[in-house]
Amino acid sequence: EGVQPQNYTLIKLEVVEPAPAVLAPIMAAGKKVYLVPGTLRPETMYGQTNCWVLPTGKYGAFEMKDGSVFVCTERSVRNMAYQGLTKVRGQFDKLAEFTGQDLIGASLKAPLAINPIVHVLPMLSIDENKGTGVVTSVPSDSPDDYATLVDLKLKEPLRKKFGVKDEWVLPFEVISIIDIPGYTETEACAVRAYREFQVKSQNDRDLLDKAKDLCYQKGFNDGVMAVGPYKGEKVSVVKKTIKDEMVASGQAVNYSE
Ligand code: A2H
Repeated sequence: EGVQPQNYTLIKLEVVEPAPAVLAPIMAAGKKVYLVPGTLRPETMYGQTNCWVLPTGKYGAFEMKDGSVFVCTERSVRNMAYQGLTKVRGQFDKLAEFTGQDLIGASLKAPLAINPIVHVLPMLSIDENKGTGVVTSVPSDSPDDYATLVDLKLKEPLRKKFGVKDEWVLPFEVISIIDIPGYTETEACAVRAYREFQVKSQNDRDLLDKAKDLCYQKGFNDGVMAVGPYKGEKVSVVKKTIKDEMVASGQAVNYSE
C-alpha cells in the first residue's frame, strides 16, 4: 500500500434476481445486497458493461450501518468500519463468506449505466489487497477493462474455464462516453491505446500501465462528457459534481485507504 492515501468512490451495484446461491438467503431475508467496486473515475459510470471479481479471491457479505449488505474483501470492510460505514466503530458483521467464482454471472443494476443489467465476470489481474477487490468495468476508458473484455470475447476456453455464459459477455459492446478532441474521433480512448500499444491480453502489465496512464491523463485533462446530464462539459470540471451527486443520492460512498 502506498504512502499517500487513495480516495476511492465505491459504486453500489445492486445484486438482482436470479440471486447467486451464496447470496440467496440474504436476499430472501429482504436485504439489499451490493457489490461495491472502488473507482477513481466516477464520471465514467455511464459506460459500465460488467463488473470484475478475482475468481480465487476471498470475499464476504457484510452488513453495513443502514442495514444494506456490501460484498467486498474483509480487508476493505475492516477499513470501512473506521470510516463510519458500519454500525459500531471498528466492528463489522459478516453474513457470508465465498470466493469470486461464486459470484460469476450474477446480475447487477449499476447506477448511471446505460446498460440496464451488467454481469459479474472474472478478471485475473485484480489485487486482493487494493480497494474492495471488486472492479467495475468501463472498457471505453480503462485499458485493463477493455483488454479483459476482449480476452473473454475472443477466448471461448477462458469463458468455459470460469463458467461464463456467452450471453453475459458477447452482447456487451464498448460505449463511448467521453470525447477527447484529437484522440477519440474514431474509437474510444482505451480501444485506441490498446491498439497503439499493441496490448495482446489482460496479462500485458507493462503495456497496460502505459495505456492506463495515457487514458487517465487525457481523460482528465482533455475529456468532454459525451453522454448524460453533463454532456458537453469538461471532465475536469464535472468529475467531482458527478461523484458528489452519486454519494448524495445513495448510489455511492466515499472510501479511502
Ligand atoms: B478504475 P489505483 Cl474508466 N485490483 O475505475 C485491480 N484494479 C483495481 C482494484 C483492484 N483491487 N481496485 C480498483 N481497481 C481499478 C474505472 C477506471 C479506472 C477507468 C479508467 C482507469 C481506472 C473503471 N474500471 O483506473 O491502483 C479501478 O479502475 C486507472 C487508474 O488505486 C480503479 O479506478 O491507482 C483503479 O484501478 C484504482 O487504481
